[in-house]
This record gives sequence, structure tokens and C-alpha cells, in this order.
Amino acid sequence: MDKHVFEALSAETLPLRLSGNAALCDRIGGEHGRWQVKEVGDGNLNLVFIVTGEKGAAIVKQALPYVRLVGERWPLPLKRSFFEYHALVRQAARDPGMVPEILFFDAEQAMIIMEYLTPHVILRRALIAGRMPPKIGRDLGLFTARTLFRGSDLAMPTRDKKADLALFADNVELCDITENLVFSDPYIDAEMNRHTSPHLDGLVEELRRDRDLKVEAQRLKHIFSAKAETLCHGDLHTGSVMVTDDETRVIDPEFAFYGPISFDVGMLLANFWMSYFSQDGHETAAGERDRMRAYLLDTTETIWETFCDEFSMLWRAERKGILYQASLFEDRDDPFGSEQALTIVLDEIYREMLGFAGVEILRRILGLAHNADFETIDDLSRRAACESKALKLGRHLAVNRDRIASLRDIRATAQRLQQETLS
Ligand code: SR1
Ligand code: MG
Repeated sequence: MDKHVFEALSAETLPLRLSGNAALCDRIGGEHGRWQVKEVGDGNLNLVFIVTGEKGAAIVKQALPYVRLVGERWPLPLKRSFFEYHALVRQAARDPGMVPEILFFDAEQAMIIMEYLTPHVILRRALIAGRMPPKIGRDLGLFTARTLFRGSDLAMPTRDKKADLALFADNVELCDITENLVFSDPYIDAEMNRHTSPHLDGLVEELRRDRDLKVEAQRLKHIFSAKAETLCHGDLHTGSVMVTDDETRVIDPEFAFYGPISFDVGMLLANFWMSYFSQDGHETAAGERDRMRAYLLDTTETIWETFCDEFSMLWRAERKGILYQASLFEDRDDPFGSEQALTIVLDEIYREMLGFAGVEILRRILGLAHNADFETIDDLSRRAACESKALKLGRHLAVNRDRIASLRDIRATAQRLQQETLS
């Protein structure tokens, strides 16, 4: 077989095809005839194999030339694997220990061989099961602050930042997915949209007629496409995080692009708010998940507070880029000038972040790509009740993002919505 012609792997062909791969053999042991291979990909796009040998295990991730969720009628370029690899390299440098170790990358085969994380589980699955990993709020707040600050013109030499901007600008097709699936399709009668029907038909119709909401969704799309501030993960939901009680790791940055600092934080918080509303559908007795609900709201606050604290610390210690130079402030005995600027920058991130959270919630219920949090609730009336509360919060965040003072206020709104539907 020509090494350069892409060919999708299978559990059967993988051992022979990768038998000569030194990085894989070193990690798991070289006798490929005894390797065990399991395909475990449950995402929307790629193949993921766990390969186990005598010495250990590794992950082999391969992109397919189409969207796995939809099939070959939706082609998608293999180069997304290249962007995932380059994003992982940068994230590893910006927040060491928070992404899986890369063992090997092959651009032609769109394949990344990486560390097998064990006994880690996907955070979304842990939350559906009612588990409360204790460190995620802090770890994810630090990860977002460090990767987003350090990938921007606040920290990087601008020549390097512009080179990365050019590199990631070619991730066009993955940005196109987000531009359509997050910001536009949920608000029109797009072909692949679906929602829990007929239960949510009325509310969906109302949201699609909601002029203020549609204007806000387009303003946010404008920010998403025009504000190339930093290297974003691009798809930072709870399915892109793996956890144990002691460790948090972030995976799957194939949607990486230069975008607004606020984007990853907003997407992430949205997924905790959705988890919050989905808990009703998973409890076997009323009140059983009360502690879980409190934990989820606490986590949103911890992520945001940690993000702000770490971003502020980095602002003071690592602001070496072209923006808000120390030569204008600290070096002129005006440290308060840069503190004033920091407050303004964080305030703008906060308002955008709420908006992105709002549209992420809406699209996961109205659009093509839904969340297991809701999808695993078998009783459709129950699922719809959870989803309708989430939709209301999503709309509130998107439309009122300039008028919501704090995450404590969102906590109160979420709790009110939660109570309303119980009575
Ligand atoms: C067609 S891809 C659908 C969704 O899956 C990915 O994880 C992204 O969230 C994307 O929007
Ligand atoms: Mg993914």
C-alpha cells in the first residue's frame, strides 16, 4: 500500500498497518500479532481506537474524509487532524500536563497516536452518572486562562501570533460547521435540525420568530468570525474533557481557530448549565440530584472565578505582547492604568462569554448536534421538560448578556426556572 494514500483504519487492519510504527511499539510492546484493538469513537467525526499490547496501551485517532455523524454525503477534509495536532502541541506548552501526550502524527493518514488516559472517563458521562469530580472547576478555569492568554497578542511576539493566525486560518471547514450549526441553523428550518417533537414545537417556533434572539446570534457570529484574538480550542464542551477525581485532561481540539478569548469559556459553561437542567431526567427520586445540581452551579462559578484570577495574574506577570504595553503604564509609574484596562478587557470577555453560552445551549436542543445529557433521557416528556428550561436560560443569556451582573444572578435564574417547572 502507498504510505501516502489515505486509508481508513479498522480494528482488523490496524495491527499490521502500524506494526512498523516505532512510537506505538515502544509504548505498547512490539508484537503486533498480540495487540488488542477496540474502536471506541463516540464523537461526531472520527475513528478512535484503544490499542493494547504487552507493555501498555495507546490511542490511535484518525479523521475520516466525511462527518461520521451524517455519513459520506457530508465530506470533511482530513486536514482537521493537522490542526488538532498543532493545537495540542501549543496547549501542552501553554498549560503543561492538561492535554494527552502526543506519540506520533501522520498528516497523510490524518492520524494522531497519543497517550491512553486511564482510568479517566469523559466528563459528560461522569456528570450524567451523577459523579462530582472535585477538581474540574479549578483545572478548567486555569486551562482556559492559560491557553487563551498565552495564545494571544497579550503574550506572544506578534510575528509568532500572526504566523499562527495564518496557519489556523485554513481550518475553514470546521469553522464553517460552527458558523452554521451554532449561530444560524438553529434559527431557521435547516434540513438536519431536530428537536423533541411535538413537545417543544411551540417553543421552537417562538424562538425562531424571536427577532432579538436572532440579532444577538448574528452579533455573536460576527464576533466569532471577526475577532481573531487567540487560539481557541474551538469545541470545548464536557465531551472534550476527561477526568478522574485527581486529574483533568482536555482532548479533541480539531476545531481550533483564532477567535475570541470568550468563546471556549462560554461553550464550556453552557455545558454545565445544560447538565444542571438535565439532572431532573436522570434522578430516580425527586431531590436525589439536589447536591449534584448545586455542584454544577458551583462549578460554573469556580471556572469563571479561576479564569479571572489566573488571567489577571498572567496580565500582571506575562503581558509581553503588543497590547497594553507596560511601557505605557507600569514603566511610567501608572500601574492603575493597566488595572483599569484589565477590568475593561475582562468585562468584555464576560459579556461575550454569556452570549456564546446562550447560543451553545440553544443549538444543542434545536440543531443537528445534540448532547447525551438530554438524549439519554428516554421519556420524551421528561426530556422536553428539561430541554425547555435550558432553552429559556439560553435565550436569556444570549439576549440579556449585557445586563446580567454576575454568575450568582445566573444561578438564581437557573434555580427559578428549575422550580417553575416542578410546580
Ligand atoms: C457535524 S459536527 C457536529 C458537532 O460535533 C462537534 O463536536 C462540534 O460540536 C460540532 O458542532
Ligand atoms: Mg470532538
